[in-house]
Amino acid sequence: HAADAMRTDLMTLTRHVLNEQSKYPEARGDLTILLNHIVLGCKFVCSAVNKAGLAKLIGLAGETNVQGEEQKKLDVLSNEVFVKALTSSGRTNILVSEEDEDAIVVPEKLRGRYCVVFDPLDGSSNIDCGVSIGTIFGIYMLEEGQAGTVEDVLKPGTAMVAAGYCMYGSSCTLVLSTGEGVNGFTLDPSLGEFILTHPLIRIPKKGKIYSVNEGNAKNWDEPTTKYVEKAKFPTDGSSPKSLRYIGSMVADVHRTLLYGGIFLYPADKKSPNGKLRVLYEVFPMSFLVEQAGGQAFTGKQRALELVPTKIHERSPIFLGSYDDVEEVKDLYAKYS
Ligand code: AHM
Ligand code: MG
Repeated sequence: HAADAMRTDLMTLTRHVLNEQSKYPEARGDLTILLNHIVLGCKFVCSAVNKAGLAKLIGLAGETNVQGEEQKKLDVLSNEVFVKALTSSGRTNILVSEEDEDAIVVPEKLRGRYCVVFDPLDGSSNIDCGVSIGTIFGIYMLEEGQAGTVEDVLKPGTAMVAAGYCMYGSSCTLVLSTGEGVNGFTLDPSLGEFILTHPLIRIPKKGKIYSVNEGNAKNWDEPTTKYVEKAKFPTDGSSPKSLRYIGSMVADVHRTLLYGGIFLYPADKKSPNGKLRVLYEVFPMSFLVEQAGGQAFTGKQRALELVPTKIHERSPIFLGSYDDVEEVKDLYAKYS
């Protein structure tokens, strides 16, 4: 029975990645080890996020701990956990975190072949009201003999070998692609393991949802304005789209992957490059959306083909169902 097999033959994330890697005779297991360290970071942050509300209630926040330091903010704590987990994996070289202004160069004795770009706790303005937040990451691999400098992460998103996110929501869900489709894993808290629950996620070809901060509409450019107008007042006889906007990229993209539709953080007159960061927000999410059969567009080009010049660079982004993003591309071709 297939359903019984599902319940007793548990496909953990580690087992899944080992299976995928076994197709490559040259694979040395380094990516599996690196991902295991990322998973550890996700489990830690998940547990910290779950306790955050309680810690407040019983008066831990703002109190000083044994070392006499103030209770760390969740985003700072998450960053420390990921930097340490990645460094100690012995498989990384250069790390770029949203929380650190400069790239982190891993100490020589711990260096490996991977560069990791990440946002340890995205959507942190949502923490205090218990709305879903997440960790986003992208992984580059150095060529044999390459030293490892900041230049090695200033590469287009097409050069990423893997990307994913972990959403700390009603359950803890890790969505990952190593370039062979997208798979979703849910943390079983009783086992402490991520179990494959969403094999080979395919984003619907067309969706019924659009997701954007409409409060910025006053400053949008013409193609974005036209697109959202069309979503609300379609002229081709189709039904208007529904609006869903959580304001947490991980949650908004997760819903877009599963239900279809489009997520946009466009440019506006005040922020000509939009808000979201190329390396650890736009690229990993675009990688996943393309791997699931959707598209990601910046308003000018395929998002993954962008070549960043600074590690914290921003870009406008339109991503989601193939047909919905195609409409945005048509409008940009017509009106700009
Ligand atoms: P953050 O890195 O400061 O948390 O900002 C990123 C978040 C994304 O998760 C989300 O998509 C976006 O900001 C929402 O921005 P806005 O509040 O402008 O709609
Ligand atoms: Mg962020």
